[in-house]
Amino acid sequence: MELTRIAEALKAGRVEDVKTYTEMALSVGKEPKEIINSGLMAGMNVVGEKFKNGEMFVPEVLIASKAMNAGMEIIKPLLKEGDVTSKGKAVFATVKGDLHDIGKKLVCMMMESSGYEVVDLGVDASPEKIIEAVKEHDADIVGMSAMLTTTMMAMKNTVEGLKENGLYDDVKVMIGGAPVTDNYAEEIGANYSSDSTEAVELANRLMA
Ligand code: B12
Repeated sequence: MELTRIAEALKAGRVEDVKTYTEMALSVGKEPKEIINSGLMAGMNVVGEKFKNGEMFVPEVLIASKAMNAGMEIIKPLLKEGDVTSKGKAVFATVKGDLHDIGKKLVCMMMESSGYEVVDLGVDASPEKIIEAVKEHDADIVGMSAMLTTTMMAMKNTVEGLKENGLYDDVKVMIGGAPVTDNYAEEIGANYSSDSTEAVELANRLMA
């Protein structure tokens, strides 16, 4: 079972095929993380390139995203490590004005599978909503995702809000997403990671 079949089906937006091939890959013993990286992510990366070059358009990208989510839903339960004690509580959100959630969901999945309790606030989350959730859940980590240069500012506003509410010193701020950089993170007082595996390593380092 070649994982490229998953990538091909995802690019073509064949949701049912993505599900079938993901199940097939698992049944022949492929590792969940390998399926994510060499199947689902590999396909989504090509979609990203084609979207950028004007070879794919929003409706097609949406269907590909649905296919990605469908594959991830199958893999999600397998990433959980059973009864591990919680490494900490993390609140995650895609920031205000931004509806991209595939990458953030992937980071949430990896965090959960490595033992963190994750509260996912979804997309388009205002600084107020994020700050409220940090308070309510007494979070150790807050993770923000932004995929648009225009929505990145919301990360800075949220960090400032955390400071104003006296929460900043008790919570580790992690940020990520395509336009986000290490420099930007440093500038606003957050920590950056470029992918979901690294995100877990970063969280572990911050919590150590
Ligand atoms: C899929 C997609 C969409 C889908 C989103 C579906 C969904 N449910 O998410 C749809 C079609 C809805 C969409 C809409 C739009 N999109 Co769009 N989209 C993409 C695309 C092709 C892929 C994003 C993706 O899912 N990648 C796969 C995931 C796995 O990767 P990832 O998101 O980067 O996440 C990884 C890391 O960044 C990191 N990470 C992510 N979040 C976090 C958080 C933390 C805390 C950490 C530590 C790490 C981390 O870990 C993840 C896993 O490894 C990108 C292209 C690209 N190159 O990114 C454009 C892209 C982001 N979109 C873009 C644009 C312009 C738009 C629209 C404005 C288009 C339009 N004209 O309507 C709208 C905006 C809608 C809105 N208000 O948000 C631009 C943004 C340009 C910019 N610099 O601002 C991009 C870059 C495409 C481009 N090159 O032009 N889009």
